[in-house]
Amino acid sequence: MSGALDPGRLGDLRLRPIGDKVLRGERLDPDDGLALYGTSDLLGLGLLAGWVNARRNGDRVFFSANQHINPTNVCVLRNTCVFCSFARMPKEEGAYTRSLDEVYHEAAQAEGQPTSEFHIVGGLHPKLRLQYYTDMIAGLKQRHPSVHIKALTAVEIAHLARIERISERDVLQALKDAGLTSLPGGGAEVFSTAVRATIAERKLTGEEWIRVHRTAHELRIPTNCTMLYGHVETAADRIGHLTMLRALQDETGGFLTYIPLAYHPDHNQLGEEMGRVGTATTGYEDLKNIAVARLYLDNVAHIKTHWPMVTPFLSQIALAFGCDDVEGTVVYERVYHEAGAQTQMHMPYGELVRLIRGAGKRPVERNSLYQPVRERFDDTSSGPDARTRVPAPATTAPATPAPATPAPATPAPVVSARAVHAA
Ligand code: V47
Repeated sequence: MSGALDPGRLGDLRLRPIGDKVLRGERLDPDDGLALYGTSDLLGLGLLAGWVNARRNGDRVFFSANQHINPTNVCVLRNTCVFCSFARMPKEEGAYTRSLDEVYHEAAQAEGQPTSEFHIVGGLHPKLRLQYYTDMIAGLKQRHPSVHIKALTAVEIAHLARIERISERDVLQALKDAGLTSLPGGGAEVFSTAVRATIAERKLTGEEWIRVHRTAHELRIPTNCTMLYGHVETAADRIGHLTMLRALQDETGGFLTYIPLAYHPDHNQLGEEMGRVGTATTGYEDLKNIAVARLYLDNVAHIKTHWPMVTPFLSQIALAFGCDDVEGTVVYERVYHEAGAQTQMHMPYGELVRLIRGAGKRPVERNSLYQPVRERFDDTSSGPDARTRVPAPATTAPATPAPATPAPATPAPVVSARAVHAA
């Protein structure tokens, strides 16, 4: 459990009254949020966030055995979402759209693996209809009944509603009926109108993103939430964004976890305009975004670090800065690697366990709904075949058999990096 916290010992005087509020369990206001972003006392900030996290989660750190699948990179917003390196116009070099059989082929890598979640996001394809996605989800559930399906961002939901001329609620209901478990948190970027006008001019607005998630929550579809940071946004924009997420969570309680996404500038127009190559954020900023989120989002249960974006090394340190949730095994990631992420595509299950233990924390394998799947792991080996099962809660899907071999290294075919953004 959390030890004693003495705000009087914090180096930055502005953090002390915030520390007192944290101790009393009081909600932080936007000025407090700005002070948190403004401090250079990163360790003091981390101390506060780590204390809050320990009070909530003890020393438990969640991770999932998941597999990312990106069915298409064709996107009608390709020329206006200037931060994105993944999207292509339909006839552009590198554009791809998978048939359902190709999606099932890629998903078949889950066989014999502990995979408990498919994470499915793609582009806004002008011709792929709702039925493509409902068939995909139903087909995946038929082939992998125990795997949860976290699929389609709010932006994709709104796009499907538009091309089908039906409501977002009807799209969500159809996806749920097909077997959808939850929605990922992408597409949020930064809600500020000015920021969106600069980086994602034609994407749905912040209010519309919130509306889609509210509807999902009303339909009992839990969702994740994100913020893309490290480009043109200000600290006030970030706090405005977090305030909107917190308000929806007060209303519905439907968010499972919050993931700060670190902007990657390679092969996209924004990165070129900003003159940035490699990573746009710093480790300092990455840790700050984790810690501020833990302190400000007092009603969101989990804060997740996305190791493909910030590196496994930084993700491990984030566990001391308020973070209790680590992105999973992933298997094959395209969105950030197209934008210059240098990390591996896949994190073996045992590596995740070791990473969490190496930070002095207790790993807990979870499913998409944050129900614990496994909490005990053999001490001599952390491979999936060495896991000790714990009884799953009644609502948890049955666990897949433990494999004897590691995940196949061969990723799905296609996808070449776009050399330079042509827009
Ligand atoms: O919305 C796009 C981001 C998101 C870049 O819910 C970029 O568990 C950095 O939805 N640099 C999509 N980021 C990914 C997503 C997601 C990711 C991880 C976990 C979860 C979850 C959801 O990726 C987009 C955008 O914010 N993105 N381009 C880029 N150049």
